[in-house]
Amino acid sequence: MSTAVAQKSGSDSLNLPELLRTESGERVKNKADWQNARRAEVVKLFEDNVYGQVPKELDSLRFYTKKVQKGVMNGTATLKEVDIQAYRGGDFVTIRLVLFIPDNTPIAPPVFLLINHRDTTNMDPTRKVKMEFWPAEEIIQRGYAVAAFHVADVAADNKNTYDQQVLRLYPDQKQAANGMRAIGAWGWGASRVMDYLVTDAAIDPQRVAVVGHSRGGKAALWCGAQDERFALTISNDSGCTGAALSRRMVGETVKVINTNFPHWFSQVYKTFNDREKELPVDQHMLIALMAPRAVYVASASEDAWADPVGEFLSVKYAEPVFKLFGLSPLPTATQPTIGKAVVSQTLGYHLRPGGHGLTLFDWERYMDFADVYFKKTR
Ligand code: GTR
Repeated sequence: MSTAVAQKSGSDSLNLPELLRTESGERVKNKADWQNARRAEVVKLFEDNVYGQVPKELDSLRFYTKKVQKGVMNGTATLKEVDIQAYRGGDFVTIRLVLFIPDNTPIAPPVFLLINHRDTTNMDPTRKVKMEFWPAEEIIQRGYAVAAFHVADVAADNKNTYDQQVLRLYPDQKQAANGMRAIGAWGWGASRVMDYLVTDAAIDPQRVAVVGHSRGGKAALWCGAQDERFALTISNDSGCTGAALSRRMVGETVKVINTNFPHWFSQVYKTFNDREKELPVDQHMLIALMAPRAVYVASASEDAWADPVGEFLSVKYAEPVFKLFGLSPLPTATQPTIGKAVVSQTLGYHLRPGGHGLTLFDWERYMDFADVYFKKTR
């Protein structure tokens, strides 16, 4: 589908903001320039113009392991259910984490953490309900731990009630034009899960992947961009204000997303409705923030609303930052054929056949990539 389109919308014709130039006009020549000067600027541009701030202050964080059940999944795994409670100003929220850890791995295993915005049955700890959206058995079988939390624990996906959970702890955010909203809150939740994971000796916190589909993919990218503890960020069909370049205005646009989902992004972002060209960022800059860590972007061939070409190009236009770290680009200049994963050490992309969704095909490609990137021995 895409070769001609991809070439036509090169970064020049899209007039993308320059990744390798600081706001004061200095060229970013090496990884030190990126890490010491440009990286923080780009995070702040996304905070101030798109996703809103990420409040850090907490009075305390407490972990309650509610359940440890050995010998689940036919004796191959241990189930842990952990309540992660974040306290501020005498109030708190609880993130309910479901975590399966494979038994008998030679070393503490890597983890795939899903930001789940769909039905909670997607992450059924009893495994009576099994879905491709979170194929826990398949992931365990390949020697990975698998975790999930539901976004409603931090912010409901609802324009009237999104502020009833974590935003209660940060009332100032609601007043601020660049305050956190639902997508930011979901990313905040994944970071609190990471706060727990670093305390659990049964898994390897150096090898945690954050995964999200669609709106969850937008949150995963924003989370992975700022929270450098995540070694791998996976965006599945994240589309507008996820992996897709906003300036292409193909499929969902900034105005459409802000109109349909006013609770997802900051108030400032709404001022860019129909003004994509004036955004001081575009989404390739979000992908670039993962460097030198890994990022995998996936699209689906019939998911035109998410602009698969724009999702692919974001990875391509992020490559100059990976190159500063001596990391190779994707070994293709044009969008790969349907069904073929294309990967480098730290970048991955595939265009799955079919429509919008997170399927076993997608997960298998993520695990294939992680097998190499995480140097997994089983
Ligand atoms: C759509 C929305 C997309 C994407 C998707 C989803 O309605 O337009 O931005 O987030 O929902 O989450 O499945």
